[in-house]
Amino acid sequence: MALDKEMFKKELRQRLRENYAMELEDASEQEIFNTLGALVKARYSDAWGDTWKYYVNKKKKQVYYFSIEFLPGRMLKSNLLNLGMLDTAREALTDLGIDLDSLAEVEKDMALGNGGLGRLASCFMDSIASCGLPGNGNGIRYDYGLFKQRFVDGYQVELPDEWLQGGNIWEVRRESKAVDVRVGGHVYLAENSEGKLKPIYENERVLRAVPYDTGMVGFENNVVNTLRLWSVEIPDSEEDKYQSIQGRRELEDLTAVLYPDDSNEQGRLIRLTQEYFFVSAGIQSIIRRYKKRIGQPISKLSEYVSIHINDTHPALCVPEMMRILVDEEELSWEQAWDITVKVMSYTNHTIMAEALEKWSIDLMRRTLPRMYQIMEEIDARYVQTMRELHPHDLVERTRIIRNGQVHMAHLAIIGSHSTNGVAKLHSDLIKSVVLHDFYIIYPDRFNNKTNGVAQRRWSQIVNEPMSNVLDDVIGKTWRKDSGDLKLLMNYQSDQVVLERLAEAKKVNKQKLADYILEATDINVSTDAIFDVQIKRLHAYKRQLLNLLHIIKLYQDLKENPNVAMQKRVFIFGAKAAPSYHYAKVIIKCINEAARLINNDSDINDRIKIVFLPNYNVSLAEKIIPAADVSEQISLASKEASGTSNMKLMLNGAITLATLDGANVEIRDAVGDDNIYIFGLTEKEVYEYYENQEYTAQKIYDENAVIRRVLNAFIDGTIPNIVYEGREIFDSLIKYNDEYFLLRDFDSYVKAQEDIDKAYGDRTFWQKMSLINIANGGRFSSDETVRRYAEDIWKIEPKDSFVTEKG
Ligand code: GPK
Repeated sequence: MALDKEMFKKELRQRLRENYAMELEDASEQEIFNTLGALVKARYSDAWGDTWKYYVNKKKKQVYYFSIEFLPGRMLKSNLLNLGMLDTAREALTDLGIDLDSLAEVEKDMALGNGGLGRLASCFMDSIASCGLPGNGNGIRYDYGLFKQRFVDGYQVELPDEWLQGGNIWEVRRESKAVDVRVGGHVYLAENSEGKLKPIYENERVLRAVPYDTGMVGFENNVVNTLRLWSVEIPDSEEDKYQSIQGRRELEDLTAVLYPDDSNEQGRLIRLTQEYFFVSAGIQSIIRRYKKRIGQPISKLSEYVSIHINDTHPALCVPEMMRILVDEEELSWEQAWDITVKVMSYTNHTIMAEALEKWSIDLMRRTLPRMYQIMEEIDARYVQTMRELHPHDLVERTRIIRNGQVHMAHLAIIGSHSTNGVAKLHSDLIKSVVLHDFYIIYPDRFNNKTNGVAQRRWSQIVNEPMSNVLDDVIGKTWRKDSGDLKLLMNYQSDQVVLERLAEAKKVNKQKLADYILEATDINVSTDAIFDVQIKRLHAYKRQLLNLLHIIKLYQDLKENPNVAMQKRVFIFGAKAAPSYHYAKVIIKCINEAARLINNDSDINDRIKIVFLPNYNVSLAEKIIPAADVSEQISLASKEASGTSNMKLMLNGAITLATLDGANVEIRDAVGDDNIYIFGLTEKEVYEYYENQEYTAQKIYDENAVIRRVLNAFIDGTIPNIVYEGREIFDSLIKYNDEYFLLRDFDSYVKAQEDIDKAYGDRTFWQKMSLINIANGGRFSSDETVRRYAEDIWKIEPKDSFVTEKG
């Protein structure tokens, strides 16, 4: 039964009394938030149980999405929306003198991921549930999420993210579902009494994996799926082995922290154990459930279970499934292999060589001896089979175990039936360059699934002013089916609609301006273009190119204060991996340029730089609705897809981009006239690589504008960056500008000038903005997961979508 406003108020008060023996008037924000959370959770707990029963009773095939990162952010408003309670809750709270938006801020961001990859996993969780698809997440419950970022003297400082302090209202600890995971020690094979070869474990450590489940609430469809995150504990049987505090700590640290690297390999012992820990626990619990609940022979597993390997971190799914099927279920190797390949599928998220995960044989053997034995066998059989079909070289290059290392991407491709990229261009590059060898061997396994974003969160929830205008103009169907945003195309010349959308943007900009003032003490005007670059700090994403352009504008203005240009606020949000020195140098330089430019009275507020600290999901939700320009300026071929590009267009920002990742598809969606494209194409980048004819020094010598900009880093123009400025300069000149910033600089400047002109024509600009919103619907993760469901996972949605409202 739907909860009306009066019932809502009554129940909130009642629960508060029960839980805290307190009246609303005396409760703290945290207490009210916890109570509200419990109320919301109670509203979906029946549906959660029913969903599970439905899947079991109907013997529905389910997908398990294995990911070492999930980045859900806050869940209160999203759960309220999906339960159809958002408006009621808002009104009820208002009656009680509570503002829902500020109450929602009490919730700590669940930041169990680094960036795009983890956020994609969470958008998928939302969409899988909202499409009524039987799917669950499987990951790690880190005690500490991604570090909190502060700036001290312009430098990044990292602080621990103690997100569990104050409790987590959404999770349910399920001790009865715990499983044991074995690591370390030695394993040898011996015949048992029946003459079967069985692994014997010696001196291994047993870890207890305890699951914490979180309901993934579907949009108004009574479907609640499960995100299962594992936490390590010491099993009772092992208690006496852990007498020392030191020993206990070591073990308990296994799920303490998330590795803070993004798009980079992390070759550390704990990381490998983390990977095995959540893979083994997840697969064991799937098999246990299957045997107990589905009751079919293990040989039919692939008809009921699909496992997705999100990037290579969970690639051990392949040997772990083999271990269970062969060692425990006693299937033949051939049969086990056939099942494993049918069950598994894999997504590649990057072509950056340094991100391709490899582990030394030695470490693998010491840490996971049985896994290593099984991978050796997979490798040997692979070589044997492929030698008959393909040239020796090709087979050698594609082996799993090669040159003293275990190649996780090779394992994932060989051990699964599907490998997909995350945007058309990326998937093409995988086939033609990065994984070309595998494409020759398994042409049918390769496919594309362009990323998408959870549109309910990234438009309805974060951008109410725009959503209200859309409701008035095109009706409300877009809220369920984002394809209907297309209806807006009928209003591209309607002055009234354009003006209303402009007003909504203005409201969002004012809200962000208020936040900026509070967070950084910088005053910005909403008349200025809000030019946004938000993503992890990485050389290939080229935040530095953005800065070079800003310095150019600064120098132009210093030289001629009468230069005509729109006011601009350059907004950055980015964390650098703590060990990524060069990225941190760029942060320092942006911060020092900000200090210089923001305080220069000659500049007179015509350009401003705002680097907002601690970029995360919640901050993205504040920035994105207020953006005018979306900077997607990675070197072509390097960004697999990007997803902030999609969120920003959906909120009416105009994209300024290279033809990289999903930017190509955004251009196709909005047309050349409604996007600003610049820079080398991926083809041209590869031509440079092949001919090796790029000389940054030459550009510096010949281009006076670039020379002046770069000199600003070493001649004291930008103060306080003696070492950092030199490092930037050297990376571009001495080390020949790995990401072709200087090559793309002129065309970037030109595109920025075009944007400057376009913004001056309000109607023209608003029309572009409208066209972007109208065409954002195609990047819904609902669509993306439907494609995965049909083509890869072979799962079907729940038959009925009957909602409480009928
Ligand atoms: C890719 F390889 C990785 C990684 O380790 N972390 C990460 O966030 C990103 N990614 C890509 O860089 C983005 O282009 C892409 O949109 C995102 O994954 C989701 O596919």
